[in-house]
Amino acid sequence: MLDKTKRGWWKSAVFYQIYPKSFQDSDGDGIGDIPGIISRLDYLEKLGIDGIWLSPVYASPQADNGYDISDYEAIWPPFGSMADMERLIAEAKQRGISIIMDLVLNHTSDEHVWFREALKGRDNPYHDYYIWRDGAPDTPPNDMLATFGGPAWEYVPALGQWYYHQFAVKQPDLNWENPTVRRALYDMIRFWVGKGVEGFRLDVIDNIGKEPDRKITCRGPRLHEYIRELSREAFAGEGLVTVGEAWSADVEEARLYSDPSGRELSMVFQFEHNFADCRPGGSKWDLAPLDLPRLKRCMERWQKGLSGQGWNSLFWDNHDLPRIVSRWGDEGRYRVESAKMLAAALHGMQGTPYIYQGEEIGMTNIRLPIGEYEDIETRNFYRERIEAGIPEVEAMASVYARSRDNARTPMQWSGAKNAGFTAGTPWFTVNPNYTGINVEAALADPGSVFYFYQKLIALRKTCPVFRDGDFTLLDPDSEAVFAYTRKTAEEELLVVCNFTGEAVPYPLPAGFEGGELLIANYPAPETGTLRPWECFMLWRGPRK
Ligand code: TEU
Repeated sequence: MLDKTKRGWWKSAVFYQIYPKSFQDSDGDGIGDIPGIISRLDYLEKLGIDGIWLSPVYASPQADNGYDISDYEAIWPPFGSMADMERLIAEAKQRGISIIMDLVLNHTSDEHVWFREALKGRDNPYHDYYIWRDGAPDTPPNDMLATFGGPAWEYVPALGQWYYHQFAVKQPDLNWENPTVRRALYDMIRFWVGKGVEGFRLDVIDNIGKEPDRKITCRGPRLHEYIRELSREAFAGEGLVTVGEAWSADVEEARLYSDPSGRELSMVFQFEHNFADCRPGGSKWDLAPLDLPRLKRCMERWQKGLSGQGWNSLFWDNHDLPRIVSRWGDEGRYRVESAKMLAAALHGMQGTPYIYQGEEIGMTNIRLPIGEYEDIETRNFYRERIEAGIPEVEAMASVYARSRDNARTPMQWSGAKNAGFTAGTPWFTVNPNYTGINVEAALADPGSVFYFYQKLIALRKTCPVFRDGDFTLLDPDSEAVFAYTRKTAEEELLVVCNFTGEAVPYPLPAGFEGGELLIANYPAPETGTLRPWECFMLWRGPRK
């Protein structure tokens, strides 16, 4: 168990993300819930994780699955009660698992009492909690667009004003320029710290300094001033782990967010690597084959750029991204090998790894008729592309590859009905491949993806090189192999990953002959060749 009283304990930690709606239902209403999570803590302890990033469980009308909060200090009833939440925090802590809550500070639901009051009139004390501009009903203040489609401004006839929403219409943005808003948010955070929560993941934190009049959304001029105040006023002195989600961060910006002096956040959660299979200049929906050299260069830039100067998160999957084995691996014949290879490629690097529920058993994407997608972003994207005259097959190819719903199908626990997720009717389709891919089967098979993740987590705890080692990318231009070394004064680690389903010639880099095989996805490496999706880690150092 990690000693969490130690400064920077999260640098040695591995986190696991739970999307509560799809994790485990306990009462048969078809929706995952907090008692369901509690019932699976032993499983997570067996995996070896140190903390859970819990996607939002707050009261919410669920226009964006809980990222639209109507009461920050209440639990959405289908998820359970505040007593359930307190029990989860306590039971997790007993197993050495910290609860990291998701904090959505950029916006609330339009059903939050603050917004309801704000709508009552320009003089209402809550009116200035949100971002309003005067204007005529048919002329938005400017042409800014919302992330989930359509304009970022919504007109309220009774006020003769427009409000700003970066995401859905039902997610009005908070006005961070108003110090009363900031104080209200800090009080709310202290409420959760008082309940024993050990950290926070800060949703779209790069958006809070926006200046809509200058069309600035991310990286506004006051962004870091706000984060420093937040850190001082709400996080200080508690040894909390704080994770800033920042789609807009580059390496330089990330150094500010995760400055080792601790004046902002513990680490940054950024997405640059996630564009290695998108058309340059396009959005995530604009598909391109994976450009492995581009991915490797990106990783190298981050590994070198933050070493000693900040801290990064390591992830392939989350609730907004497709399943990595379907994306950059092989969800068919080599599902197990490629899932392990992708895990090794990521977990060998510096940073704090995040495992998204189901990744540890190699869960895959899903394909549904468009009418069955639940995600607001997917539905709006599809409608807009069809309206723009994009052919149906092309729009659907993007949906299949990139819809956030790929990650949101219920967790596959067993081969029983509904994958053991619920005794009722699941809120969202269960991937039919659950009969083969499920936790019960994985636990019964020593060669499963689960045990590979378990071992990677354990290695991070035993060899300091995983946390501290300097990163060197090998053979940057290879389109098949991602290989790198990590080095400290005492240890050396070599990570070799074949990103293709073909055999590839591969001479071992000098100095690693006779190194100790830490982990591999084939029984033992062969000389001179990598088999399809093969990976291994070789290590040299003082005996443990
Ligand atoms: O995501 C931030 C965000 O920008 C995403 O909407 C992203 O652009 C999109 O998912 C890419 O497909 C966070 C949460 O993780 C997401 O689930 C929320 O919907 C969003 O914020 C709004 O709170």
